[in-house]
Amino acid sequence: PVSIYRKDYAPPNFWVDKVEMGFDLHPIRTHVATRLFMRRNPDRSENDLILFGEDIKLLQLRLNGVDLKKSAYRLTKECLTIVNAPDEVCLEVETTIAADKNTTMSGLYVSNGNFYTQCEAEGFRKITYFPDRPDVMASFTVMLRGDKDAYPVLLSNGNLIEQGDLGDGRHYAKWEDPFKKPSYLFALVAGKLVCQEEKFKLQSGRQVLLQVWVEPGNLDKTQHAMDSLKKSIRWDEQRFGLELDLDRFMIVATSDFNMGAMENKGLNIFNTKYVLANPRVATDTDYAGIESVVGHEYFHNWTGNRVTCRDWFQLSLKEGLTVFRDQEFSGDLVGTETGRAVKRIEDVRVLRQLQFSEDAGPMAHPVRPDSFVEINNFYTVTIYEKGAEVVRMYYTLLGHEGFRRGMDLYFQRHDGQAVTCDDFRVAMADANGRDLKQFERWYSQAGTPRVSAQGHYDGSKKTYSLSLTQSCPKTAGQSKKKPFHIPVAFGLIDVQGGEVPLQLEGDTIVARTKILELTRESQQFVFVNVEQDVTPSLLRNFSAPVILEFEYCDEQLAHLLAYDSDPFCRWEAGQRLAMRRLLNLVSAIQKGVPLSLDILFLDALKKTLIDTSLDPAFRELVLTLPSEAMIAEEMKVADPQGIHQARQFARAEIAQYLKSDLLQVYQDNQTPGKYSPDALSAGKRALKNCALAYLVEWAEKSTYELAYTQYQDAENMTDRMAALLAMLHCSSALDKVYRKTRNQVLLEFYKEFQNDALVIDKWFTLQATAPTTDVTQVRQLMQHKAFSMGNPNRARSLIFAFCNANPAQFHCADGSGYEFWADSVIALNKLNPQVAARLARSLDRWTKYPKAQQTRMKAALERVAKTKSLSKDVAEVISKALA
Ligand code: B3K
Ligand code: ZN
Repeated sequence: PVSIYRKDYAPPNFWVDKVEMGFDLHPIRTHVATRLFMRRNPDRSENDLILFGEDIKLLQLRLNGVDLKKSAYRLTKECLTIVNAPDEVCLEVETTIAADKNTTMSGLYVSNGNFYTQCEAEGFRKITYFPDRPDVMASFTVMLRGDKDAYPVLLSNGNLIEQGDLGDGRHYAKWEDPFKKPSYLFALVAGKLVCQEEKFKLQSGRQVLLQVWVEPGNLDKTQHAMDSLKKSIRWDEQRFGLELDLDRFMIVATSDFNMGAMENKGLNIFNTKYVLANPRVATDTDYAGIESVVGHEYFHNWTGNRVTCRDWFQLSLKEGLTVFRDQEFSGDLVGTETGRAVKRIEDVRVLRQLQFSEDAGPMAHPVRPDSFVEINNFYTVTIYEKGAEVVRMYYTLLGHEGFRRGMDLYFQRHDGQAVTCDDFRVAMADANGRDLKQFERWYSQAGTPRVSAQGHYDGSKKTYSLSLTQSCPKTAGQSKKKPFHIPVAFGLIDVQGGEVPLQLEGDTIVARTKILELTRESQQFVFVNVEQDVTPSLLRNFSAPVILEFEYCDEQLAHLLAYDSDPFCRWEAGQRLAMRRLLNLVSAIQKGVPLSLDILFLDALKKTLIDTSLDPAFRELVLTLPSEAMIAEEMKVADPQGIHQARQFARAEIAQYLKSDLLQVYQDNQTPGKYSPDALSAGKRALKNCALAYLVEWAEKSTYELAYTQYQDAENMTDRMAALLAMLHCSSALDKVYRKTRNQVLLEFYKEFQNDALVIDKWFTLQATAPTTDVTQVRQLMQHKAFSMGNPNRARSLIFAFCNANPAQFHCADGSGYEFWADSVIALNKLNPQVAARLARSLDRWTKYPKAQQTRMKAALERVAKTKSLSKDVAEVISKALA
């Protein structure tokens, strides 16, 4: 595969000022006539005008009114080059597209008879020949023509300026986007759609039209998306002073979509998963997901669209920043301090489970990569989630107001431009008069830094000295790392559980939390006037994306879990206690010695569980043991079956020990009455359902019936799903006795929701992730009439769910899981390379398993590598895994 390098970036030879497009929509043969008004870039000495194109048929080329002869241009599979073009060019390009044959869901494609587009990153070139790169920003006018019955709705970016009848049963709509944009933000949607719409007043008093478009029959599921959109608009006005710049903002939902959603200017296109919700079909998690994704795409309007990326290596400029913004949005909406912390913990959990593991594997790359083969493979947790952590570190270092000053300067300098991660960093530094040069390493160096801490209390001097040392493991192409600029938020807890006022030696400022700046490999910080021995509270609120090492004893951890004023560190202490025990259990299983859990740990959990002064959502987080994937990360050689067994043992022990308290919590946290997805109610449901999942581990008829009754009486999908999950995923012996009921329930559930694709996705996932489901059963489920490989959501719901979230079965000893994986990657590769490449990554960490398993995984990887016509998406992932 051919790599593209960041160091090779050069501006384009020609700029595009204006684009006029005319579409004649037809599923088999859509005709596209494009007029490009271009001018030479005076800074470039090369003469060639370069346009990209892929899988489209070129019908006509006209340059400044004259048909271009074949000798005047070069055409390859990917490129159209006009040699020696004049300084001013009006280029007319006619192409046709077979949208119905397009199963890649990139470019123009058909889903349920409707047209949709997806142009990021390089899909616009599948529509017409164009300098399809983000630094080329142009204004677009789009004319859509199509059959009135088949395509009653015709949408594109910006404002609708004209529409009318064409006779012959056809009609047209003309759209104009008043803002210059890169081609990746282009969108069109056409088909049978209906909308919920609302007029909304902006802070400035200007009135805008908001619309949520869905397929007919789904209008009962759009309210939450609409509410989320209005909240997003308000939030960006209030928090960042950023106003919606269009008169109309549209969201369209489609059930065939490669990812979550897309921020096309004024016409966001969404996966139905992140739009459709009502209490009957959507869970609390779905509601929260919709709110944050609607927010995320809306926030892109400023961070991404108004200020965009110079090249795709800068992707995190818009993605990291916009994820940070959507995280803050969700946190601010909850409002309470612990609510915010709960959101923070959830985000950290995702980062650690997915990004830390990416950073330790063959696809490790810096937040601003140096090279790629296929850019679509770089929409990663590193670019998004680690990128957001990098932005959060500015926030931590500069403070609330300082960060806002940086944002203001960034927009003041770069509105309407395509810029780099460096431009953002420099704006942050300049606005605050700070030197952030070293901070640049967060963008250029891959890998998760480790910070190891040591503390020493000197009773005679009444000082506490903390030494911090950092290091970073080598990653592909980067063997030596330089020290990072790491903000370490720090506090001290005394024996009574109180907060010790912090005063650094030679400093007069006293604070409860101090942001220590670790910039060298090793540093020491001395705190004075510390009256008694203390327990350090390190990396508060997870102030940097690092692995923090400190040799806490169990008593210290229990103390922090009980008293730390920082909810993140409090939760973290509980997780450390749990992880220690889970790792010991795994090793006991491997040695064949008896398993047990200690009272200190069980009591610590109990205290949290019954502490009604704590937020239910927070209690649920503490009661949730580290996932099997997290445990595997902590081991040198992963043992999926041992891990599963250990975690299940711990769950059963906890269930026994906390029996009556769990029942009490279950009863105390019911949420009767009308369903509301607000954080407090959702938190109560989460805690109650966490209790239920423990209760069914009792192996008693009464608890199983509790779950069954909840399933039957549930008035919302959250409780229904949770009951079903408890019944299907519990490992108690009784489980077998109830297999019949379980299968019966699954059948009933299917019948009831068979017309609701998103619920059927859940139905598949529930089975794919059940500890009792093996490879053979997954293959059987693929034969189910509701299964479809071509629909990304469905493929993810079954295949991805099994390969990524059922480790004990996926990694079964005979290697059949890997064969299944290879078969699936190969099948998906033909249909949809982007989705296939995602699945290909499930074997990223193959060198982490025992030798015998490695051999089987390697064989599967090699089989995929040898497949004919492997897409470059899959080829890149596999070749990096095998490198
Ligand atoms: N920007 C899009 C992602 C595009 C992915 C292209 N393979 C969605 C988002 O991050 O908001
Ligand atoms: Zn984004």
